[in-house]
Amino acid sequence: MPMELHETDTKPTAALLAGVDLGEPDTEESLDELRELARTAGAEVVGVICQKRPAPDPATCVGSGFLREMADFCRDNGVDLIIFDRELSPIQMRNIEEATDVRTIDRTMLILDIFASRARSNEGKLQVELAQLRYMLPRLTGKGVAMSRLGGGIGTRGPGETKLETDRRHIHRRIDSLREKLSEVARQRDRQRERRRRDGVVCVAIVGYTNAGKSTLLNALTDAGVLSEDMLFATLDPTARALELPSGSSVMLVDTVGFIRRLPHHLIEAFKSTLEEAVQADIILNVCDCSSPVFRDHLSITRNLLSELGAGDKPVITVLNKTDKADLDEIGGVEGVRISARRGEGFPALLEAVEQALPVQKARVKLLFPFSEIGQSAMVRENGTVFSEEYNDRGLLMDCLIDTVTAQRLKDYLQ
Ligand SMILES: Nc1nc2c(ncn2[C@@H]2O[C@H](COP(=O)(O)OP(=O)(O)OP(=O)(O)O)[C@@H](O)[C@H]2O)c(=O)[nH]1
Ligand SMILES: [Mg+2]
Repeated sequence: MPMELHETDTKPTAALLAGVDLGEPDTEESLDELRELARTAGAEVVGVICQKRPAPDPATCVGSGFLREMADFCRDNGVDLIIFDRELSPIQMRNIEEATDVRTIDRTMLILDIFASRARSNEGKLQVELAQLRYMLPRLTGKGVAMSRLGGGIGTRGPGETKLETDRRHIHRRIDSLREKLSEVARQRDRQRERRRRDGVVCVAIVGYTNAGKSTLLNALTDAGVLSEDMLFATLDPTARALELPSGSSVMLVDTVGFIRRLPHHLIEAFKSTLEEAVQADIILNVCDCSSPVFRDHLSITRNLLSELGAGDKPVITVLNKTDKADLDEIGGVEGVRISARRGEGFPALLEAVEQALPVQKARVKLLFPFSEIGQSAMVRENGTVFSEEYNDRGLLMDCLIDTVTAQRLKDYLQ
């Protein structure tokens, strides 16, 4: 599906990608991803350049000679947009724009822009706007330099009607109000999760690198009908569907927003309530595209983000997806369930792994203990949670949550 471009855009934005190699091991991989991100945002990449340096230049990020070469390249190739693969300070951004006469954005702005164009739900839009404002705020100078850059095109899309204003106080007020609205959404999600927990519903979250095939997996297992696309960040909003396991027990399967390296921390913070779905799950499926030469990195980036979010101690099942196009020798030594979500292969083993990881199964039941056997109710108090208990003319009636083993022992009292 083509991305929505701005009305003024008649041809795709021609973008030059610029990297600075400070000797990090993933410079090249990160630039490849930037290319995919640019494509997702609707740009056509006309060049990729990278400068090796010990440190970014504080004023211009790259060196001045390199900057002149960039300016020449832009002029000769009709470049409309420069996208840097690292976060730029407002001064760097302005200096680069002045030297090249081309609009310049950074990786964070690009990701925020994709999120803005992807956000569908009210919550998604609030989260993106909060992340954008948080990113903008320290970039506001007295003259509102960062804001004056808003002229349409990639990197400038906003989630709603709200036009960003130069007034800091206004932005602070807006941030406060967004936070307030989001914490109400978070409270609703908490209540929903609490209800599920009380009803003994086990939640399984599908997490992983963007484009790994998470939504395809959810669709294949549950007919959820979630959009799945060969683009980054197709999914922003979590979708939950019930899934029945071979043993007959049901779990709630939740699709979540994808991860990426150097995920802007403003996004992580703003998407807390969405990411909470993964953090609060009972079991996590870490899905990766094992046909990617760097899928091991994807798995570990996801693992690290999960522990940063406080979900490091959850049972995790590693799922190697897209085996239909992977080099099976290459993935030989990696532990994990092998599937092809697209072809529907490997599901029995995956469901078996989920069964194995299930926490003690619980069920909400009503039990009636006749007066002569009220002593048995102690077992419920010891092993379960009692929601209510009352005496009627037949005995003691309890509404409670107990594990299935205890329930089996007390089955004679089940109502
Ligand atoms: N060959 C192959 N392609 C697959 C498989 N599973 C998913 N895909 C493709 O991979 C692309 C991404 O799939 P999605 O399900 O949208 O991935 P996602 O992880 O939900 O991505 P985001 O929501 O963007 O983070 C789509 O083009 C899918 O058709 C698979 O098993 N084999
Ligand atoms: Mg998805």
